[in-house]
Amino acid sequence: MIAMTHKRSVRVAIIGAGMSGICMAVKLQDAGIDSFTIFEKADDVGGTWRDNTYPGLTCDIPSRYYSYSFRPNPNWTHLLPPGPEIRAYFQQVAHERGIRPHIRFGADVSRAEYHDGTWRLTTAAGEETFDVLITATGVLRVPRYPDITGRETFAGAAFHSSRWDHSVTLPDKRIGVIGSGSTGVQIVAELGGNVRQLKLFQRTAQWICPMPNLRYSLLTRTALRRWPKLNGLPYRFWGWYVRYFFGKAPIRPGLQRAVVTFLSRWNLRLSVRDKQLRAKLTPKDLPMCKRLIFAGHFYRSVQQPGVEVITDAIDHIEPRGVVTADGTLHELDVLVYATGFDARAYVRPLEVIGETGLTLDEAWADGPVAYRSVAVPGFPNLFMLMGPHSPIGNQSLIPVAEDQADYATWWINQLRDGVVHAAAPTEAATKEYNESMKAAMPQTIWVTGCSSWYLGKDGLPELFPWTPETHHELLRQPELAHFDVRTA
Ligand code: N01
Repeated sequence: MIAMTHKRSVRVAIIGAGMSGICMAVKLQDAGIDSFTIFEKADDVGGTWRDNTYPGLTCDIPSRYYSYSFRPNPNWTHLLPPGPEIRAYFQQVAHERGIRPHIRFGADVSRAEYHDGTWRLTTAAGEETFDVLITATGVLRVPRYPDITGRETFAGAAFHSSRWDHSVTLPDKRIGVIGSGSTGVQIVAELGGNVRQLKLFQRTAQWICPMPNLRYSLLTRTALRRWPKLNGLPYRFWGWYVRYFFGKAPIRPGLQRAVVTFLSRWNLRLSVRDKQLRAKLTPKDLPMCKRLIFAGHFYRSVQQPGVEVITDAIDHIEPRGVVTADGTLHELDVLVYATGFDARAYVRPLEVIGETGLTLDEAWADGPVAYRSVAVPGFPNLFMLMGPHSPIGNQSLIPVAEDQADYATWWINQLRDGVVHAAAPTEAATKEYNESMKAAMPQTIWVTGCSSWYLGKDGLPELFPWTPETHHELLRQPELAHFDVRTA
């Protein structure tokens, strides 16, 4: 398209000040666009890293690659970054880049409607219009509580893992953790042996890949601070490692899948000698069918005195604790629901209304679909970060957000140059894209018979069935023929 010399001011609304929202803001700034507002319902930046504060919280992606490409962090203390450091990192980037003045904290957007060529947003403070709407609301944001009879009757402290109650002291307590996904495993790994009693209620055993969390020496950190250019090397190395193994292993059979399978199986065999306990911890499905867990000392923790893995089904909860199907009452003081999130919420409960009056809820009645994860037909000038089918398995989501933010920025630049007034993907291109994804799913490990939050209503994974490099390639340059583009 031919750029015109007069640039118009494009008002951009970004919903969410987590990892992707901050990324979007930086990309806009780098493109010389300052006319953006970030709506954040909480009182600080950080998204999932603000909400999750449970003991043992660690990102299982190497820290050097769990960083923005434009802002390496020489100060990471560990190979796998602890949650509080990640939160501090996002706070620091927001501060350094002068993004905070653009953020409206405590501003919960309840409705966004495309009307007369603009997006009208509703918050408790009133209505406001924008030219472009960016949703950066994260993926695993809405806590899922288990539907267990008597849950409300428990007399002790009970909370979801992402709503940790830090007023509760732990060492003297009998603690129950329901759920053995990445979160439950990290909590148990941290608390095992450090509290009076710990019971893990495990419905399904999960594979755990060994990953010792090495500490970076002061010398390394000093050198990376002193010579910032050196930071590029570990970013590229860990990026290659994550993409090479965990970008490829789940999507097709081959060396990477064999290595991950071997490591997970031998990790269990070598770490747990007690055959009965090992049998309890042995998953029935294949490694990576559910999201693979990385944990250095979970198996050691569950073998500590006072720690027990309960595999009998939970029958009900009563004031004193959890009663399993065999009639045993497990008396507890604290009950933690590490039971995951509603992964299909995306931007919802925010009501998004497109140009024909159709809501996103209606458009997604059969499950969330998007064009290349970023845009939806009938919703012009709406771009989503971490939208449906983003590559969100065992990957760093930061490069994914960067690709998506670059893509949105390209379109915003077209609006700014005055060559485009509105753009939305066509139905045909969106359908074709989603059909090609569906056709690729049978190759993936995610369809090999486990149940997980990866799967949509139709039983198919809501993940990206190709490599992260393909995702990057698909978003490198918009294909204009796939868009319904309106000029002013
Ligand atoms: O949630 P999950 P999570 N009765 O949905 C069990 C990311 N993450 O919070 O497997 C009994 O994985 C459920 O059992 P089952 C990461 O993407 C990243 O742990 O359904 N149990 C399962 O064991 C991860 O995948 C990091 O049979 C019940 C557990 O609860 C995602 O967050 C760290 C139950 C839920 O597991 C979600 O992980 C932590 C019931 N009624 C998390 N209902 C990083 O390090 C559910 N369960 C980047």
